[in-house]
Amino acid sequence: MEGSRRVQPLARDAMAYVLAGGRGSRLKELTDRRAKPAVYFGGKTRIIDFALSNALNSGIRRIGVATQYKAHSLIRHLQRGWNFLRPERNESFDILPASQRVSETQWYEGTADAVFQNIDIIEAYGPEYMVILAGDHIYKMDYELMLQQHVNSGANVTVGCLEVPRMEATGFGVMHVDETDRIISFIEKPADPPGIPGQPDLALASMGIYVFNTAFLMDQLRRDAATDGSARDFGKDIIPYIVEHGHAQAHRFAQSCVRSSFEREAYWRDVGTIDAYWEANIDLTDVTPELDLYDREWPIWTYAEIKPPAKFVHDDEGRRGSAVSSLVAGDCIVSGASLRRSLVFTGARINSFSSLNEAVVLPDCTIGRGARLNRVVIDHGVKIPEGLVVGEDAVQDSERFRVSEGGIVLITQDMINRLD
Ligand code: ADQ
Ligand code: ADP
Repeated sequence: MEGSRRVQPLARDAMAYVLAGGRGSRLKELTDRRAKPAVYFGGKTRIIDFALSNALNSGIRRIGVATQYKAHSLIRHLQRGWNFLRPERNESFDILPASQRVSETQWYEGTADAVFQNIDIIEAYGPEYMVILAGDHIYKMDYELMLQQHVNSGANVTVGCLEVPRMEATGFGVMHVDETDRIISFIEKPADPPGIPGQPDLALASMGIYVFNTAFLMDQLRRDAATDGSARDFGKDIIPYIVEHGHAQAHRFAQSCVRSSFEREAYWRDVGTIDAYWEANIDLTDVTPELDLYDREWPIWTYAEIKPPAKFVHDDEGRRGSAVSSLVAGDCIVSGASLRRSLVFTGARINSFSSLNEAVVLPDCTIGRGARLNRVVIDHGVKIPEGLVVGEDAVQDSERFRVSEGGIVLITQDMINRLD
């Protein structure tokens, strides 16, 4: 008689492999010194914490993170916050910088190469499935459901996808599917994206996340590595090849998106531009934001030092020293200042008679007395001088700081140093 076997989630046989090497150049000076996945988001976390928390909450216990561009800040964060997975429980957490392991002249060429160069490490762990993720998106998703669809459909690869306005799809891989959601065509970043049949204003876009059976993926990576002219990229090479020669299946994000009871829509954001980044952060100050960071069913884990609570102190007349519709992290002192619709990360000192309106303030900033800041993003550790006014004179702002298309002002310490 066959022995009985406990049915365990597919996630326990999977390894999540997070691609975190890209720069994210549209975030301008925010990614001058750190990779996009290391950029702060939401008051306590960094962008990569979303993909990693999704993996953990889905039940995945093997994680690898491929890093390349300006990786120091990212690696430091991962080492401090994500090193709790234990080998003795069949768990693993590997940081995999491009380290010229395959050839002494080769960094990671494309996203597929960032997996190919670590085939030996992956095969030594022997996961049945690979969940390839991008480290630079904000969303909550249960990858177990995507794994189940992958196994049930028998596909060679399953590609996470969502519907986006057709004209915004030029930065995505865009696909057509048949009535069973099998992918019948896939074009990487088309100049004129094809719409969805019957819904011409929308396009079906790849989220850049993929599920493979490990053995199949390894065969594909080896085949691609031996192919002249390949960019060694999932979106440009691997996925189009499988669509043509094998079975690629689409998995719709709405099916495995995780929502709390008050979230209205399936939430996924690229936050790839200053405007999108500012807006997604400021949206969190809404009474019921589209993204719920307080959802105890799907916590977003991060590294954060243990710090004293945020403190609010009023001015001599007792009128200031308050925050409304704002998120203020620990170790902040708001003394005699007013905050409205703002998001302040750990360790800020916000001094008397200053006011912040729709401001995103990254950790450890000081706001000098009497400063007035509107619609800004302030980089880590910036010291705003006394009396600085931003967001009231567009010409002056653009001479001093980085102003986005949408009129958001990004301020770094280098820009402040150049002021006098
Ligand atoms: P892109 O958005 O252009 O397209 P890409 O630059 O390939 O994404 O980066 C994908 C992920 O890999 C990012 O998380 C990035 O940080 C990381 N990455 C990039 N180069 C890397 C390298 N050399 N080493 C390690 N990591 C690296 C992809 C797909 C599209 C899809 C979009 C969705 O190709 O089909 O629509 O993602 O955003
Ligand atoms: P984080 O992303 O953790 O906030 P910082 O903003 O302190 O990190 O710095 C981002 C990256 O830039 C880190 O890798 C840091 O070592 C590096 N860095 C910080 N200050 C300088 C500097 N003056 N010159 C060059 N690199 C710097």
